[in-house]
Amino acid sequence: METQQRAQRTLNAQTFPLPKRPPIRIVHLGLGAFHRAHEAWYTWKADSEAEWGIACFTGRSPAAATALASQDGLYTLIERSATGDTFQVVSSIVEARDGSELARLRELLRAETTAVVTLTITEAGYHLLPNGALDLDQPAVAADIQALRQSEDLPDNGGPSTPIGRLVLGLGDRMSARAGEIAIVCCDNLADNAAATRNAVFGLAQAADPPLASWIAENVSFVGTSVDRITPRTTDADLDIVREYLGLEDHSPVVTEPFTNWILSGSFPMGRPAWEDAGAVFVENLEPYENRKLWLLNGAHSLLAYTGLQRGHTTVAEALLDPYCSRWVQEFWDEAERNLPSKELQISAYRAALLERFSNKRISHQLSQIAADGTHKLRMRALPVIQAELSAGRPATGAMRVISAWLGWVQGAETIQDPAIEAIRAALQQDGRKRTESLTATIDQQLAQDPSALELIEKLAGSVRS
Ligand code: CS2
Repeated sequence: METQQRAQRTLNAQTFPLPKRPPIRIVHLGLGAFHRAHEAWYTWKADSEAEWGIACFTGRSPAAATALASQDGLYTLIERSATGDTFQVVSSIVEARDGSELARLRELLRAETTAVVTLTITEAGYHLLPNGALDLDQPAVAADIQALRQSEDLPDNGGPSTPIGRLVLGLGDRMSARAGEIAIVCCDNLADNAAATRNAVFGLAQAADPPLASWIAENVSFVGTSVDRITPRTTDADLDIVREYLGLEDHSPVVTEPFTNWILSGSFPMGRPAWEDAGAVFVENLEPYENRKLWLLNGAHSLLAYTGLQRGHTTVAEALLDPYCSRWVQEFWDEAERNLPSKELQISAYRAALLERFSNKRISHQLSQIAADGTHKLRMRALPVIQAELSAGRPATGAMRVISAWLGWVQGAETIQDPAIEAIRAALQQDGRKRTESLTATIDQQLAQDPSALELIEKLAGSVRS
């Protein structure tokens, strides 16, 4: 009896009844807090008739699916402003599964009713080379090519293990089932993320199954997006706050800021939710918006992470209070702004809003969370500004400081999570200028060949701790 009472107190479809659960029409790969604060929220908010349900598959953390599945996909979104919290129970996710449940993924991709696949698999999850092509030599990619070649015999032989490999497998099923076209929407912070996703998906199919690659070219619409909502990790204290508010146990709430933004470009041949009803914006040319977000928000995040961690700070808000860090952010933004169509993008207002968002002390956004996967992130966040400034004959001091701060951080960090960790470790075995050059090369080969850039990177490193 006691167990039953306790079970009843958990958030789920019984304790939180809804008039209708939507049918699955979206498949999402990369179930994490960001997806739940962003796309799942937009879908829930826009879909008043409950017509668009999402089936989510985890990437790196199977536990996320278990917790959510036990709550019938329901979870509380805590919007945390500088002055207080508001709560919403989001119900657009109707199925949550571990990414390895390939039979279910394949079944969903074979279904004509599935219209959209969305992705939040992190920048590194696409396995792209700096030139944008799929890195066929990466062991996980090579293994997926083998698995896809034997896809007739699946699932017994295990099947592909990367999200892109699994998606390509499912697209093969869709082709065989003649289930029609589909839109694939990238929601990761990559420059030109539609092209990046096309390169990864098409490149893998071409290596494993050329007829499938031709089908993809004809039947898949790759949609580009710029996504924005700062979403820190949930803490145990947040579980207590939700229990207090909801009177129910939610094992998987998400904390996010009130601000949210989603800009999309591309077509949806089989339809989509009316995301614009929840504030999403559809544009013809995504690039300026994408650059604004990647350079100003994400670039400043990385700068604050690597300088802030070296200066003893833990969160974004804390680092921004440090006059050195905040001056370096302004210096970097000034450079980035010179390379953006400032008026159309209302850069001054955007910068002011960012300062306010970053200063929200109630959002405890850990610098260590942002520091991960630096080689991939800095290629999108700092390198384009460096390239633009250097070709205009300017030294790019502000953007170069981001690279320099990363170099300083990897040389002292206890743990480094990065897809290029082996090359980073090898570079750390070297000394002096050779070390600077090899570390810089893990981000960009060309920059590593530029002696004056290396000199500036070394010079700036000295200033970070002072
Ligand atoms: C952050 C992003 O972790 C990171 O690298 O810069 O997750 C950032 O918080 C989001 O892109 C905000 O929209």
